[in-house]
Amino acid sequence: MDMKEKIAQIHQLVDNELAQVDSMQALDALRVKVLGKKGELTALLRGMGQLSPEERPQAGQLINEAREALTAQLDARQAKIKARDRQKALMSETIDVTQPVPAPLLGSEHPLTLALNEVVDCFTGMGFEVVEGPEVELDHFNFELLNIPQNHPARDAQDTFYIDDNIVLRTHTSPMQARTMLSRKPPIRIICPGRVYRADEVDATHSPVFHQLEGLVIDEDVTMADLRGTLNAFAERLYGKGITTRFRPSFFPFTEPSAEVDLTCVACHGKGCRVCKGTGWIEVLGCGMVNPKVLEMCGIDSTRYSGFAFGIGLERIAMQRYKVPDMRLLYEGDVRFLSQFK
Ligand code: 2U9
Repeated sequence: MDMKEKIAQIHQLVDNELAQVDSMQALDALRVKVLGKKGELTALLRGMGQLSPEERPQAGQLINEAREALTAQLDARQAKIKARDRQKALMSETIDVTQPVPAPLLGSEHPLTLALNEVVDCFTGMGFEVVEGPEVELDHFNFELLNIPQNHPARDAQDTFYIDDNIVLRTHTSPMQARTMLSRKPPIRIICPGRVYRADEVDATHSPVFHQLEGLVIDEDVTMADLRGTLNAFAERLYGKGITTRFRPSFFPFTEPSAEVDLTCVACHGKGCRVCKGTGWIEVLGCGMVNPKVLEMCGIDSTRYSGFAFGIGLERIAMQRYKVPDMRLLYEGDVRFLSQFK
């Protein structure tokens, strides 16, 4: 067989095999099979030694031309396969940005958190600072410094969770005010929000764990008028213009005098309705002038300084504001209830 025929055979082989080639790997294998070191065309080049010196130049030229033609043929195919693979990859990686996706599940703030944030905003807006502290407290801070002596009914085992003789779960956030008075000098203007514990039975208006926000102001010449003005401003800020306060005499060991505070009924604006049981007023918080005994025990000179304090039950605010009829709803974590507060 002469060189031309041998080359024609290789061309034929490449044409046939190329018809089957469908991947880069198959194409590379064919390239090696024909043009590689041990390939068909390379074998022809090696066989040239057997030709006569006259035949060699022409054979060499034929082989080189064939190599060029085959390389071009394989390269063209390679470019086609590459383009096809790239197109495939692009298609499979395409993101359809117009495709509708399920809405992500968003949480909502708990009504107690909403109420807390509103009340905190009212007071920080008036220059109060938020102070937080431990829920597990020494008897000394929870009772003693607040003028609640050993045999006071508020200490009764029925009301207080005792950890041991000296340690309790705080029954109010007042120990934080006592701690602040002991560690700072007046003027003091703080609010202490937080969780508190009392051994109450669970019902629609009671829970052994609830939330309070207490306030304390200590300075020279602080009077009951300052207390009233502060709470009136709070009432207007939280419930709107025309809402004011009514003070009724009360008693707390840590304040003297003490008062329970009613706000104008938000439902009827004081006319009298079912919500306020016809009185036009709703009970919201307790307050008073800090008992001089408490000031002294907390290291404040009661001849120079005076102060007022108040306590707000956050559950009551949240229940009034969001018309929640039963306190238990606030603690059960039922998503059907909670998702209404968006
Ligand atoms: C110090 C001195 C005085 C905090 C006060 C009240 C009145 C009060 C209740 C409101 C609703 C508790 O959660 S509630 O049931 N609190 O009526 N709290 S005066 O007086 C203080 C606190 C700390 C050192």
